[in-house]
Amino acid sequence: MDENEVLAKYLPAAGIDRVPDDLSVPRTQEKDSSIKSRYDYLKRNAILTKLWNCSNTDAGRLAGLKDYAAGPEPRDDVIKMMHGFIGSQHNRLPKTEIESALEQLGLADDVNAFLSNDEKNALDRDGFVNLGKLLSDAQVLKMRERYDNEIERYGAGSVHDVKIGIARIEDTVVKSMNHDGLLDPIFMHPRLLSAVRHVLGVHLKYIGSNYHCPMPGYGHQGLHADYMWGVEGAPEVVNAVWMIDDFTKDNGPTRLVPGSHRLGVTPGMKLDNPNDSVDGEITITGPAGSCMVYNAHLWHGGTQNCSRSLRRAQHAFFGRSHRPSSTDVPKVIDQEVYQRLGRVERAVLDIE
Ligand SMILES: O=C(O)CCC(=O)C(=O)O
Repeated sequence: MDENEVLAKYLPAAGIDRVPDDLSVPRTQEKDSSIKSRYDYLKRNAILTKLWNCSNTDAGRLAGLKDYAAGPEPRDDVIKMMHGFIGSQHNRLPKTEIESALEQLGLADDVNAFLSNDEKNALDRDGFVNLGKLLSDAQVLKMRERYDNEIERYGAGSVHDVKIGIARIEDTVVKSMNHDGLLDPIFMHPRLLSAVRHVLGVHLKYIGSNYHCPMPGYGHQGLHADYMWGVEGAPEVVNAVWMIDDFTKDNGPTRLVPGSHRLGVTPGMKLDNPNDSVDGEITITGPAGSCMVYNAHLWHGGTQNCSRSLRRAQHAFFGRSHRPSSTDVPKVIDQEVYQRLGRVERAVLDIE
């Protein structure tokens, strides 16, 4: 199949009619981008950031939230959201399940066979590490075919509600498209889990997986962090970008700002326009099959795909066991996938 036929399969899912002629024109339209809603969003995030960082324990944060609720003009959405995170424990399995799963994977200890000291230092200092090529060419080829078929099958039904020009599929690793385990390394690769374990400790869980494919002429995103508010101190989330195609300088590599995970604020709170480039930002390139893991408070974003081909990527998102998850795994998991998974994988997914 030639490249144009492959691109044609993606148009409905990306919500566009054709690939634009001029690939370098920025196209960043989001459906709900009114000034009022952006202002409100930022104001809410600033309050949430302050509440979260008022203490480094949940008990302290709950006390801060109580004071806020009793103060002038408390916002219900802020109280509800923060309470959702710190008001109760959200792990489905007892924490001993993930402890024993990591033990079986050789990841009980932060010092393990899967990550070097340099890689750990990079995660701590820069907020990311490129683990290099972890998937074989054969695996990558099969994955591309799987994603392309799934995109064609769901077409416009899978259009993500805010991102024009980016074809997406949510929850890939727990859907029927992973019936045979082809996508298991996306959330179970020991080098990836070792990096997640280094940042979050043993009590981690999978909280989401998205296939993310910017079309030629699209894909630029504002700098953002993958968390609703700024977090000082202990991180809450880790994400990974699996390169299913080569990431090159011109096909929309991920950009990021090394060290920004330590700022304790989201980019929207600091930058006049998160779409602009900022001093010190870099882009991450690498051969297909590579995995870049980052502390998901790091400022980052997709860039414009200026090539004539797809830039396929798969994200794998992790959080702390006791926090809410971005996806309801028991609800969305395919039964065949569920039956196939063993206790270790289920522990990572935090399901019975
Ligand atoms: O795939 C990428 O390059 C980054 C995408 C991203 O940051 C996002 O979708 O939130």
